Amino acid sequence: VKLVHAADLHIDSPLRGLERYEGAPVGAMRGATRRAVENLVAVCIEERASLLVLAGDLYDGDWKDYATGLFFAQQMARLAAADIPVAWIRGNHDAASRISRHLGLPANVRELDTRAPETVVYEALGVAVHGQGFAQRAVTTDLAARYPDPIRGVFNVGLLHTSADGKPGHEPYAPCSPDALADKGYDYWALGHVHAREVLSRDPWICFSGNLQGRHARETGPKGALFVTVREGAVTDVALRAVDAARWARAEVDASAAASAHDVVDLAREALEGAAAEAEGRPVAARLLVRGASRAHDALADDPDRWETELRALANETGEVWLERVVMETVPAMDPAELELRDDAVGQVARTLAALKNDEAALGALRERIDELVRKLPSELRTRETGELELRMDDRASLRHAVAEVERVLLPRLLAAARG
Ligand SMILES: [Mn+2]
Repeated sequence: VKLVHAADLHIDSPLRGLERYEGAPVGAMRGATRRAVENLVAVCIEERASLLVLAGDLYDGDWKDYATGLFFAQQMARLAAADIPVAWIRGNHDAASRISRHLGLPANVRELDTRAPETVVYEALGVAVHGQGFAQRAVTTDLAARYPDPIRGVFNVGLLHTSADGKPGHEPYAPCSPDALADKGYDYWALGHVHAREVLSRDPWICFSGNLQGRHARETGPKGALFVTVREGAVTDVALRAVDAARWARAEVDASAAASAHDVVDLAREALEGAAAEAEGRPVAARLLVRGASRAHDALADDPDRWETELRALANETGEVWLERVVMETVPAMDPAELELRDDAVGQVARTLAALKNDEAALGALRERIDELVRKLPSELRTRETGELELRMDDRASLRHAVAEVERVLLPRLLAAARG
């Protein structure tokens, strides 16, 4: 049996935060949520999937018109022609109360009830799917608690839209504990709602497939569906098949090796080519971060518009790469030995920090000051196991390391302020 688990399709949701500029692949990014669904259907057919389960948020909200529903019905009809059944539940975005328009779906598609848990048994496959959809947007009760006991002799799948035990950035809907899910006795939990793919447990399998298509700069990397292979009632493999039609990426450039702004552009070329290669032919919306203490800092800071545009022009050359944003966070390059020769406040701080690292008495005094501070820290900062502080400053080596960090962070900023 090959079970396919997907969630959070958010069909027709716009991709957010894409700035238009000359040469940007606007067309390729539009409609990415639909292309991802088409890709999912194609992979299900190619790999002869036995059953597709969709764990909520198929739609991003109420349909603007019937086109969204018609699109989904068409895709489900392709699966019907390949004899692939589909079971789905509603999530907070497509809760029964939020979707005002309705369209019949092909007979291979089964929506599970929103008023009570429902079970669909696929006898030929030896699979039972248990689930309950969202009747309204804010479901704050533990839906899974009322799911039925597993059916003996078949492979039991729990289909659930949930925040589990709480995930940052996600509304705390249908909360439940992974332990309670495990105790239910099902063989696989197909979860939706949390957009980052995550395996909560392998015995039994409890997985968030993540959303099908990244929609903004924080949803980076491959997105798709989990293909679950079941042999003789046991899961033998869970694998991601990326079906996203466009990719979001973070590309970092360490400008510390750059002697000029042109060098930064060259380094960015490598970073963007890397992001394009990882996306395997998909258009890429990349956030480019330029960082580090660099001799190129002054040139970049003198004419940020020019260099941002140079980087966008570079992106246009690098296949279908779109710079969602360019973040310039370089600081001036510095030579600590040279800074110590300065006769201003920056020089004084540089000399003090340099001396501190080699002055045992001064390090000892610093440690006493830190101990005083540590005693005032709230007990929550102590680890549960040992009662010790996670932040350790009680030996000379870690103190020297901390001073070096202060040099690295503080001196470039003082220098930039001094240049003013
Ligand atoms: Mn959701």
